[in-house]
Amino acid sequence: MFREYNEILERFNDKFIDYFNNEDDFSQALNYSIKEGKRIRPIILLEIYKMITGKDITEREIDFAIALEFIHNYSLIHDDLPAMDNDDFRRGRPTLHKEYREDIAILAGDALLNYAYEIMLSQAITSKDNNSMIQAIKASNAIAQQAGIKGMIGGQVIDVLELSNTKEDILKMYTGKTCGLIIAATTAGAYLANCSDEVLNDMQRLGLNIGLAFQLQDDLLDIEQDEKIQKLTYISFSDVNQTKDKINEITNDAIEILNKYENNEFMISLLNYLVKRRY
Ligand code: GRG
Repeated sequence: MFREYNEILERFNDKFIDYFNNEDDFSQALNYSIKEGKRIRPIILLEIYKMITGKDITEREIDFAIALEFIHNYSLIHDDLPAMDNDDFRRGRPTLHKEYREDIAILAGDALLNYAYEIMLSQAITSKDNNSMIQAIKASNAIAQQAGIKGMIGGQVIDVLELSNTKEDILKMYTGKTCGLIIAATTAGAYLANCSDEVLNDMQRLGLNIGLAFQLQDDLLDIEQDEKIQKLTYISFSDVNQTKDKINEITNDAIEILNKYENNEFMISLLNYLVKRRY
């Protein structure tokens, strides 16, 4: 990571990692599930807010970032379950259902999802004025949409039902499954920043580009680590070089959007990090 990333990460983690510090077993399970992770989605939300407003973040933006990271962590817990990917390891440690129990993992995912909406609605209710309340409601709505059937869940359904037969189908699946929560981050950050319609459109396209570039890089890393990948990816319908070209095309489009904004240094560095990352 780069220096500015670690700075905002520390500010986010300061509040985030203290959420479940009770001694009971369920709190411990929740704590275990949120401990690690790159925190890409919350950091994008916070940095988009800063880029658009030119202002520092407040507790409200941090709370929305926490809610989004809770939703991401719930999706990983459920994705690892025996009925889905049946994974034994995540983030270099046993998955939650392996470390605790399957029923606890299901409940932990449900608890994180509900907690996310509680946090966002609490922010809306305690808004300092009408305009801030509308921003909070729009940001919550954007996150709900992208986490649901029109976003992440929709993409996951295409994946588990194996409905992808072409390169375009795979991109559609990625658009929901991976890009959903990244579009949620860019658009929620934009709504909290009181954005215009034009800025919102930019942020939607930017989230899509970042998500696709991130997922295609993930596909390339998977191939490097294990040449006999079982699941269908973008590379199954093209090849490594075409995938690298696609990442370049998407990255250039993202840079074109970011060049319209003054305080874009962080987001450009993040984009470069995401498409060059080795893990
Ligand atoms: C089961 C409700 C439900 C949804 C599943 C997100 C998801 C949808 C499945 C996770 C599996 C997967 C390969 C998703 C693609 C996105 C992706 C690469 C997620 C991992 O995100 P990182 O790398 O994870 O940001 P960390 O550990 O850094 O938080």
